[in-house]
Amino acid sequence: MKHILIIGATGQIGSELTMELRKRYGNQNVVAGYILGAEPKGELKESGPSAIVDVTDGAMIESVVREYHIDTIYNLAALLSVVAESKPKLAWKIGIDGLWNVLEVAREQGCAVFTPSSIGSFGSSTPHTKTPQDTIQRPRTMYGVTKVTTELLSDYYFNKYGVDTRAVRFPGIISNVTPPGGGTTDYAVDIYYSAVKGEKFVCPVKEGTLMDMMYMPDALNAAIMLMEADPAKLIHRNAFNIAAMSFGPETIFQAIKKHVLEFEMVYNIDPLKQRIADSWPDSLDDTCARNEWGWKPAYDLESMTVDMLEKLRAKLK
Ligand code: AKB
Repeated sequence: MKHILIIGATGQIGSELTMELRKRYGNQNVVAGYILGAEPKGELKESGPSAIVDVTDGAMIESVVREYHIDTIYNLAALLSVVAESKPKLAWKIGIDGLWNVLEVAREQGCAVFTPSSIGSFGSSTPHTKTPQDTIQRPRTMYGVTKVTTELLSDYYFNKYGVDTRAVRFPGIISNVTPPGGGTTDYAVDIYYSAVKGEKFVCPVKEGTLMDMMYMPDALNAAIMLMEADPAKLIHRNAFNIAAMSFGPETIFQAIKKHVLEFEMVYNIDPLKQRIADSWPDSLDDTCARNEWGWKPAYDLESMTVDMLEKLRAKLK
């Protein structure tokens, strides 16, 4: 990885991944790709090159890849699970037509490609606890359909054309820089903002709804580690289960309340979010990622909570 393009660089993961990659590979070697209306700001804008890259426009991707001599693309353009249910056609256009454009450019220009999958690629018929790496993937959400297709298409381009495609299945990502938008796991970010602002948190999913979650530094590390991994050791490619912690709302609430004694939470269930959450695994088995490329998370719920509260207090004061 010498010259990197991030498509979707101003989103929740993209904004922090761009900065982390610039730290590791040099500011000038990492291009922040964005769409009109979601321009980079502040440090993201000032610290390195940026370019308009609409994933639905193959010619635009190709021209940026040529201009900056890109050899690695992190393709983060996607609609999250809840919003994809209300805009299924757009979710397909961005997630799959967009991916096709990225893979075609990668094939012609010799780029490696990372396009994340998700715990959303699983469905109700998948084993729910310690979900294996290779198992049933029959999701009923449009987000899930696009994620399974992403995995298949990425593997297809590797097997047929030798394009170096690799990915992880991200759990809910918790971060304090750019808020997520339209996901089922967003509540696990929102709850920290409520705690720091002194507000009562209204939780959209029921007590006992377990889902895998991960702190952003671990998520960034996973993506970069996998792209740097020795290809000879990779038995799998698209996409690896990774895991750090699994909890329900009552557990994250208690973890925060230990540090914010007056914090309160009530439930007001959102039926769509609950339906999606119920169809996702309670916890993933990430043995293959650990064995094939050394995956290991650094944060658990307690250490993440301490860091989130400290960072948000500084940000919101
Ligand atoms: C979502 O909730 O849609 C995402 C995901 C788990 O992929 N955060």
